[in-house]
Amino acid sequence: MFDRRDFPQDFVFGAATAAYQIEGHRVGGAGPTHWDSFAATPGNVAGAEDGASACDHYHRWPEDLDLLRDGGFDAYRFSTSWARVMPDGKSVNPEGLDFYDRLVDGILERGLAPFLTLYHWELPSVLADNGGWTNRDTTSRFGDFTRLIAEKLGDRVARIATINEPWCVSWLSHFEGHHAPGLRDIRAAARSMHHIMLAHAEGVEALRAAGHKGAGIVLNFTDVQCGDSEGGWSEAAARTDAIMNRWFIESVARGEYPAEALEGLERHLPKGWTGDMARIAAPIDWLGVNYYSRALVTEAPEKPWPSTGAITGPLPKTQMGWEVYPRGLSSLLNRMADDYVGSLPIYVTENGMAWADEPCDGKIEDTARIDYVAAHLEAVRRSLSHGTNIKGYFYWSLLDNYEWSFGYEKRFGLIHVDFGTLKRTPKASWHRFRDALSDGRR
Ligand code: GCO
Repeated sequence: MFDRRDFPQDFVFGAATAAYQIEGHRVGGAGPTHWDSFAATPGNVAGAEDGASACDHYHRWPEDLDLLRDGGFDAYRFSTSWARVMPDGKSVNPEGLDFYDRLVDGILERGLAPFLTLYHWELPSVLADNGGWTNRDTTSRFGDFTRLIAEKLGDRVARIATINEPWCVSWLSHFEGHHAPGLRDIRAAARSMHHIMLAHAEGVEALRAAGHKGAGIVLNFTDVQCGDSEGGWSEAAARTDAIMNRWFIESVARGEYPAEALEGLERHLPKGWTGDMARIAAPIDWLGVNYYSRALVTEAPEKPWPSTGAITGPLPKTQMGWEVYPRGLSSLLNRMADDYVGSLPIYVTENGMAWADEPCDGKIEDTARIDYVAAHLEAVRRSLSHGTNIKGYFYWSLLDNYEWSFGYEKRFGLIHVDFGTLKRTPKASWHRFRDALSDGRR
């Protein structure tokens, strides 16, 4: 079991959410996003559900923040919807900006530390119309958005991440087609993989110009393993590791893209891309690591590059079908410190599991989630004793919410949401956190 006292004095415990997944996008003058049209296209999202109403956090945020505070947490990771504050990608919606202003004050009033993510995937539709992340111009527009948020909130928010999960924004959305805009095109994938890192650079530059000292990025990592021979390694695994993990951390930490990914992508990159690499590698103040599971990768020579497949592993799985594999978290955290960022502060910005939770006599006994968290926090402790400078852990997610292409069925929350009545019910895992965090409050 976990306990606050087993972690360093200044270790931060928090929970994470994202704007489109909880707020309810149809209110407050938010503009249309590429997720609305993606969801409205048959076959993309389970039940064609979208974020129009979600958890109605837009109106219920005081209650949600109270639950976070009462759970004993120290911090809240949330995101600002670009389409809410700049509905047409250009002009400002004062109502949207005021919402985040009040939210940040509400976070601070409850003694919580705000961790803000600028882009958690609500690209305004007008920018999508112009090619979205395949168009270099979107990166400059992202710079404008960053300036606006930095000016309005930067004085009260000590840590701001530019982009959430660039691999999902680019490869998953433009090569695999699972997320908006739902493309399956290697050229679009390569361009978006570069432009999303350039947007990060624009964001860091805008934050620096505003005098901000807490600029970071949130990357998602998967423990890539060879599925053809147990404990072995293969070229297919190396290619996947380069595309999923190394592309993003190596551009930020070294100003390079890995050769194993460039072999298939270089010819599709925008002209002059090498000239952007020094900007992408500008120093950051912290790194966010999102971790859920491992991948068992196989060689698939019959397919075009990257000629890979995947097998399903034997370990117990979450509602998403993802294997529970805490060991991958410690090895990835140590890899970040040992190979890339040294003693730079690292936060686990997301880790959590979905389960088909339903109340029974008003209670939700999600013991599988409690075990999942305990095992992953144990992995964090192992990394801390290795010497890795981990400063905090954020559970994904505070609330059951809109799980992108899976709609509302997959429940990641510490707090159950009845999507008919919008009633919030803390699960046993929330109570477990409260016991672990409140007792040791310093
Ligand atoms: C992501 C996002 C979250 C997800 C969570 C579970 O990783 O896809 O950051 O928005 O909801 O990770 O899939």
